[in-house]
Amino acid sequence: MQIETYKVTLIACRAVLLMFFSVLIAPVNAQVLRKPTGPVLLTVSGLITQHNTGAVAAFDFAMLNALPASQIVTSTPWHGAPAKFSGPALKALLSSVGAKGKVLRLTAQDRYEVSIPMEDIESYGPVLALRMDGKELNVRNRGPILLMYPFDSYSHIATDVYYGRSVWQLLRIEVE
Ligand SMILES: Nc1nc2c(c(=O)[nH]1)N[C@H]1C(S)=C(S)[C@@H](COP(=O)(O)O)O[C@H]1N2
Ligand SMILES: [Mo]
Repeated sequence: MQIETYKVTLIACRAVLLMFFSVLIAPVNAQVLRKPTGPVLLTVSGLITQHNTGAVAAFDFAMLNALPASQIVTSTPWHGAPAKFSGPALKALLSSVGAKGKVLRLTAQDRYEVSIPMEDIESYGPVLALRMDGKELNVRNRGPILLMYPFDSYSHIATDVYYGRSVWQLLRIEVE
């Protein structure tokens, strides 16, 4: 009998704790995405839960820069010798907008478009490179945002399919 009471109390305690933490976490999540104050470099739309400009999530440089940073050291078909590409992981950007989908449709400034499967994010950790060897990318050297894959770490992605997913001058991501 006493053991039963103990069990019920334990379950009740857990429920109260869960409720407490849910309340604590919910408003924090909702506040993550502030509004851009500088020029918008990237917009994310589609299956996302966080918006800051109508139905889309718009990012200026400071917002991208504030996301957890990542880096990839690799050679590429365009740069030859290995370089360090740094910026937010695509995964960090997607979690900041609550993205839940199967495919990402990427569009660049030159209207180049390509779809990448969501699995790429876990498999290869692509990075939204804002810098190359510490120097900010600009439109002339394929910036301001260049989606980089770790080509040197996984020889099987050093192919045209993945070079084609390495979008430069990235402008838009649609979560589908
Ligand atoms: N913005 C943009 N990114 C792009 C492309 C493009 O045309 N525009 N081409 C893709 C393809 S198909 C490949 S193979 C690589 C290399 O393109 P490049 O060698 O023609 O520069 O960039 C990819 N990223
Ligand atoms: Mo290509």
